[in-house]
Amino acid sequence: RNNIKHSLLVYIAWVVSLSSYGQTNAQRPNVIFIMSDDHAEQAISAYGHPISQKAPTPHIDRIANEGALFLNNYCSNSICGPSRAAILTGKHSHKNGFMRNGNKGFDGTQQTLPKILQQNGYETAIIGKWHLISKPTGFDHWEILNDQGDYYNPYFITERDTVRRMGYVTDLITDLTKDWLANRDKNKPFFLMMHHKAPHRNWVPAERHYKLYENTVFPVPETYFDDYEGRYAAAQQEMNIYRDMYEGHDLKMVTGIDSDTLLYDPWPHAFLETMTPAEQERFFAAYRDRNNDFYTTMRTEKEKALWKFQRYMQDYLATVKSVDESVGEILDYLKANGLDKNTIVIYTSDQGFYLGEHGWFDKRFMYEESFGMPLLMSYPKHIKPGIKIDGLTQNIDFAPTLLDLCQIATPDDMQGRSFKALLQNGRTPKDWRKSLYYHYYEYPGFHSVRAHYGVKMERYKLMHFPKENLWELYDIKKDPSEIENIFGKKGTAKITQKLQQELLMLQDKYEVDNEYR
Ligand code: SGN
Ligand code: CA
Repeated sequence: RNNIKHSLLVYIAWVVSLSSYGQTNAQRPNVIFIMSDDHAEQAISAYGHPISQKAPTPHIDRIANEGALFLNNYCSNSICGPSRAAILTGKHSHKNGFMRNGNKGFDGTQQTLPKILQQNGYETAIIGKWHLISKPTGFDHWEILNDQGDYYNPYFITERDTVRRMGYVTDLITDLTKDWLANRDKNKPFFLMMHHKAPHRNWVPAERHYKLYENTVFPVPETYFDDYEGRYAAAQQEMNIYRDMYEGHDLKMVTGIDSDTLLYDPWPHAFLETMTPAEQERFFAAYRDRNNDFYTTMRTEKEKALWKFQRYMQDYLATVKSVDESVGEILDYLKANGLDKNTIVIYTSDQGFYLGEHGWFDKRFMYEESFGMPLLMSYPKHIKPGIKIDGLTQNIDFAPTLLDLCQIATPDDMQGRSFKALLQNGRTPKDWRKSLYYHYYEYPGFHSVRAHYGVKMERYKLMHFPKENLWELYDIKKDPSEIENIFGKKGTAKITQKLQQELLMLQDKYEVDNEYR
């Protein structure tokens, strides 16, 4: 009798566990987190910027049409590794330890979003750019690009080996992602990060897109010939399109008519030499007419600067085209496999980027273009299609939000906040945050942007360059391009004081050491 009773209990326990396990798993959403590298909001047509209207991204826009478009999402530190670390940990740079790109690897022993999801029954994977030096932790499967990753025939690293895959990086990452989706453990919900290299420097398009925007004329930003008056740090940078771009490496310019030799390219191993000889030939052939045109038409310095802007935009947006196609393929895959209803889809970039504003490429500054971070998110069960979200959100919020949506408790030491409440109808609850904290540390470093930190509120932004002890204050509403530094100007004392107080409050709240204030 005891035996029968025992088997009966075991059976009941089994049925109960099965049903509750099965049920939670059925209810728990999958998450696909798509992140590209250096993709500016100005180059996503859902955001409506004039540049993107010349080079639309219909597939990425689908995510906003079916879900939410975030109008005020920002990063915490506008540079690759640090933004990725903030996303993984839900913490600012000074807390997760990855403050700048560099030799010191991410501390993978700390708590991260994929680890928590994994511990709660999720199957986790990352495919594509990682750039955190140490090996990924918390992933059941990972296949990452070597360092920055090459556009053509890149090396991928796995737990077991390093393999060179022949093809175009964006397409390879998409195929690897679809393979993983097809072969994953289908009894578990999944968390999948697909991280593209594109549209990172040096903007090499897929062959099918070399000539895509050859004849497109992109609108030149009003601040293209900025004189940086009143902005010391903005004047010091080395990220000017017409002064600092390498004509060979970045702009694919050659030495003369019909030449197949690039102008200055300090890193041929990371560009031309990654292509097969046949690929190199097709590359030069595709650019030949435009490169010849540069030499057959007389141009003033100013006209040359404008020519360079067009070349930069043509290439940058052609690499974006492949990313858009990739997103389309993944969305189609989800639909074809019945995964679209119960999957949270996120599209973002590690930070924003300059598309000629202030004459620049690259990022790093707390000015809107690079501080801003595109964010589009769909989840049919939860997000009303087509909503726009105004509230101030930040990359440190991604982890708490996803945990919240996956019905998993968020650890107290995460510094971000779940924005689930903003997703219902797009309205910002009264008690939502009123300010954001930012801190960029990488100086000295590439592009020579001085270290700075600051606070952004709805209308105003205050920035401090501690080493130079310089302050900048902007009224974003009146001066969206941030060309007039009003710090110390008449009538700004009160607002300055308010922002300085808010900054102190944030530094206390986020426990920023004196060393970094
Ligand atoms: C490379 C780029 C820089 C860029 C950094 C950081 N040069 O060094 O222009 O600022 O990466 O970018 S490159 O021409 O060799 O690519 S990040 O996205 O990794 O932060
Ligand atoms: Ca980046």
